[in-house]
Amino acid sequence: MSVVTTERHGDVLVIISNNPPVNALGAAVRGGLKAGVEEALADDGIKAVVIRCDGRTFFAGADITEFTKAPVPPSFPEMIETIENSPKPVIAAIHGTALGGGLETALSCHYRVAVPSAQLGVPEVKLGLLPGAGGTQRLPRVAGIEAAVEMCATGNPVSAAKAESLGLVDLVAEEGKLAETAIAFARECVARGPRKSSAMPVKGDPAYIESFTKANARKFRGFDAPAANIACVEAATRLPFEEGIAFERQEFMKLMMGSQSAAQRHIFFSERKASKIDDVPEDTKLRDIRKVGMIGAGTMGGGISMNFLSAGIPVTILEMKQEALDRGVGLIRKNYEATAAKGRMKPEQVEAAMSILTPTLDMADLADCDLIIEAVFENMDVKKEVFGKLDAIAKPGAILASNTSYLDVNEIAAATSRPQDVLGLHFFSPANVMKLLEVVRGAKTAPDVLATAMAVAKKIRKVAVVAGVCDGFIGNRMLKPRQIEAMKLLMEGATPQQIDKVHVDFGMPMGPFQMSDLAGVDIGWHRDPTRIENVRDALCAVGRWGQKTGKGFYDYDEKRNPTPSAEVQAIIDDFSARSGAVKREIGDEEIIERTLYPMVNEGALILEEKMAQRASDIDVVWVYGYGWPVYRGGPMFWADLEGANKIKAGLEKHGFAIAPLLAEKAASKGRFN
Ligand code: 3H9
Repeated sequence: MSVVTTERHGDVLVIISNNPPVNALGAAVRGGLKAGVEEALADDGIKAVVIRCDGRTFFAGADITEFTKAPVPPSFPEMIETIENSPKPVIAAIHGTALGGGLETALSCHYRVAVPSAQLGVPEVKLGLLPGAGGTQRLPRVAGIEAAVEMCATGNPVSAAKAESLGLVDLVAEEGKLAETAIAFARECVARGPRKSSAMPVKGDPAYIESFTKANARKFRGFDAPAANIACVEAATRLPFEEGIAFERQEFMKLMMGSQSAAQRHIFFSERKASKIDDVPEDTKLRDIRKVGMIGAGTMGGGISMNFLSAGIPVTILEMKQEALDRGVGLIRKNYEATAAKGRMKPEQVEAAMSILTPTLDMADLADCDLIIEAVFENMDVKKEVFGKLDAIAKPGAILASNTSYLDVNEIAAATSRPQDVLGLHFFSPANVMKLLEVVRGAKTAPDVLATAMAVAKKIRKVAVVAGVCDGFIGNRMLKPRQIEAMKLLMEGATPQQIDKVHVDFGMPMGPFQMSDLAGVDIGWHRDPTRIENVRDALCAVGRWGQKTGKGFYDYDEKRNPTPSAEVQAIIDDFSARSGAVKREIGDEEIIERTLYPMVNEGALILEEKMAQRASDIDVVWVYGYGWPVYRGGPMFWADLEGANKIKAGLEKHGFAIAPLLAEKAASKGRFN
């Protein structure tokens, strides 16, 4: 059956697209829409046209998978012009998400009807692109400059109600009654006649563009697409429509050919691929997760709990002492209230979340939980003891998870009589905010346990990646060689600020030493101030534990602004002299070669050892867990851009042992992704 069909409702022709899963506007859909409008034009009995979609959503955009293929007609502009130039009014009937090319198609229609739950947006910027089918030129005309620049540059959608207030939607239809409302509205529009967005004057104050750009400069740092989106909207304010369209086309093509969009599209598909487990069938029957048990109400346990509470899943949270329990529960409430104060949550939502949280001091209260997550002190003996006890009380079939960030999940599982039910769920701090979840698959983890964990992750809006059992799993394992090398560079003459700056200029949110200060320089420290064996020991011994003590590798003022520290430099110089290192000028390129190339090398080892299913999973871990700039697509995607040969040569120059897989890629000019 054709993906686009038509239905006659008296004098209204309804064009219906049915292209699951998201009605992407591939060639067949574009052709179908164009043909549908032409059918209406050829039929004197038809006075108006409605375009709507079957399935879960209105058009979610161009078909991104077509971007790397030869173009197939009709083109977007051809289809859009056919719709807009129709002398009979065309009405878009919107449900679900009208996104990108989907909203642009709706904008080429003369009127728009939407249900209240609909979302309308142009998220192209998130793919390193801009709305290239007239969106940057029609939106300022229909919705005004302010909304257009915000929607294009941030990619954030607006609700149907907001769209109505902007003039982007003409009528909000009752939920479930979209088709009939749109047909009735189409009849009303016959007398009004077609209304072309392209012929409307641009609304609003162009001065807003400059203030918006200034206010968001930090957020857009490093990205090409936001500026291009803004430039196109700005062009709309001063150029005739046709010239604006030509400018938009030119800017779109520039972005499309660039590496940033390729990287961002790579991450879009990688994120979705990550949820697929190679040897676990997609139709695996999942375990029911209705109630979660949380062991530990510290920062991590509290943050993890919030994910479930926000998703409406009840949590029983366990601590050993009343005081710690009260503090943990208090912190959860405080975090929710802070979110509400920022307007991102309603007070009743805060209460709803808190009402399904049950604090307890008795582990037996976890007996009816379907998933129990342990977030206690990172120590194998402690974890084994907890799992041994859990084994005795948890109901049969309950999933037992550890939030360990590097310990051996198999050893933890062996402390129970049900290793098939055990796995690692490694959340990243702050756990209620960070998108990444490493799902650590033990040697005996059952396939349905793994599949259930991936499904639960989606429910709590995490991006989950499967990792094998190895020290540090995917993310922290790759972090280690970077940290080691950064410390060595200090001994050889680089400063913390120089190394951090190279990382920030690369696009990371912070460098290795800023990260250390944020996480706590004392993490993993032996806590003996008289035992000073390296720079870290020396910093900890003088109370330089990081931001929490106001000083670490940097000094911090009360607003947590860092400044380089003479005390730290003296400690570094002292160790450097004692190590016999010859200090020299270190170039930025060497910092890249010695801190980022070893990560790629480690990534290659991870792939060889099958600790990650695919290179793109490693990219997802680094983008969502550590702030690797999405416009560089993750370390393995970046390695492909750099070229395996260059990376191998750089590593060899500095005496690193080359991972066999990297050597193989270098020899064959192959890619990881
Ligand atoms: C554009 O429009 C350019 C124009 O301005 C200019 C043209 C000249 N194409 O996310 P899900 C797949 S750029 C192809 O899991 P959800 C997706 O890979 C586009 N495939 O569902 C997945 O496949 P699989 C602007 C697409 O319910 C499946 O659909 N539009 C596309 O969580 C389900 O997706 C966007 O950027 C696509 N456009 O979320 C919107 N979209 O099952 C991108 C999805 O094999 N899409 N797929 O893994 C989204 O944001 C979400 O998919 C959406 C649904 C919110 C729609």
